[in-house]
Amino acid sequence: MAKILITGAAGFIGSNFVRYWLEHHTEDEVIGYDALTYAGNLENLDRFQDNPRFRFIKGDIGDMDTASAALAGVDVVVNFAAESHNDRGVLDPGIFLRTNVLGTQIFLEAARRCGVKRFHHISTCEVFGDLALDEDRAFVETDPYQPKTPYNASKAGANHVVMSYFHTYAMPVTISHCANNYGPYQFPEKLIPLFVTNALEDKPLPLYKTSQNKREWTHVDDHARAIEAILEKGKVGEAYNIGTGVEKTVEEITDIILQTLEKPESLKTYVPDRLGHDRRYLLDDTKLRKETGWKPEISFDEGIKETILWYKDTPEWWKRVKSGEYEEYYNTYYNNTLGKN
Ligand code: NAD
Ligand code: TDX
Repeated sequence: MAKILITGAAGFIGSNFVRYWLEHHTEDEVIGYDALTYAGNLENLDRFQDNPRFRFIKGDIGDMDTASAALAGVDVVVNFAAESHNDRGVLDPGIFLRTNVLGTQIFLEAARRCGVKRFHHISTCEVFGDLALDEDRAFVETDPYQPKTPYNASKAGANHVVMSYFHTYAMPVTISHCANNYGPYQFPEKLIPLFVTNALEDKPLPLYKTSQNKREWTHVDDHARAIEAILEKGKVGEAYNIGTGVEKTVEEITDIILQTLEKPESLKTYVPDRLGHDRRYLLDDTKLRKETGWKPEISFDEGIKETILWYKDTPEWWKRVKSGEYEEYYNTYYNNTLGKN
């Protein structure tokens, strides 16, 4: 039996990982740790509150006292907590550096002092920069970091800090880089939940001008399985790419959403481009597959349909999320750019 602490547990990937871990590690005790920023939602954890093996602690990863208290007796940390949205990083880069770099360092330090047996840090494909749309290669773990946005840069900085704890203190760390995740409970500022929920409300879908930009799509449960594989079979001091090879342009994703929901093409609206809009990410995950035997299990066609229908069937969740502070954000980013391009 192990005690695992999951930061960012009230967010999209973190809350899905909590579910995965409770279901597949039935002896383990799971602690969810989250500062509950705009993106953290306790409703994402409601379904575990009656589980005696789960406990939630509200805390900032950058708060040494709360972190140290939460980490007492913890064996494994999986660090999802982060500012995660590129558009917000353009508006307010400072919080990205504070949470993603300094917060990660403080939590690492607290974990080191508590003697955790593994600290797994969740990183992203975006640390490697971007690829040309027609480039015939994928990122490998040894590629240089070439971040282009404040979010990318903060995630690259965090990776350097995590690896420095391995080299300096022999701390047992691992890192994984994944590209775009999809699945239930994703905050509706990201492409898929934003476009699905807008379409359900017959609102415009704001495609950035370079809508032929591509992303590599991974179901959030395949991501959870990959992290589990790295915890069980990965080598400390190593980074692992997690990929699927499934690339779709923003246009293609939009078309799938409109077709699945039987909504008209006329909802597509082209808006000015995101500043620092990365063109394409693609990860070579040969190392992970060879060393752990992991491979994705969810087909994109099935996973995306199920995801779109989850949002359709769960309006109470996203309608609450899309109110309050969100409306202010949405107005800033989208409403004032729609139709001006
Ligand atoms: P999210 O924005 O949905 O969730 C982030 C969570 O972190 C929220 O619950 C938030 O409250 C919490 N948080 C933020 N600042 C905190 C702080 N200072 N202390 C404690 N908690 C804090 O993000 P997500 O999409 O679930 O991403 C999770 C992780 O995965 C991030 O590290 C992100 O960089 C990485 N990642 C995401 C994707 C993706 O497609 N979403 C892909 C690759 C990597
Ligand atoms: O309104 C939009 N219009 C649009 O055209 C939004 C929100 C997005 N897009 C485009 C921009 C990108 O080409 O869709 C694509 C995906 O955008 P996001 O959902 O914002 O994700 P991205 O910037 O690719 O980053 C995601 O994947 C890597 C996650 O948010 C990161 O946390 C992760 O590291």
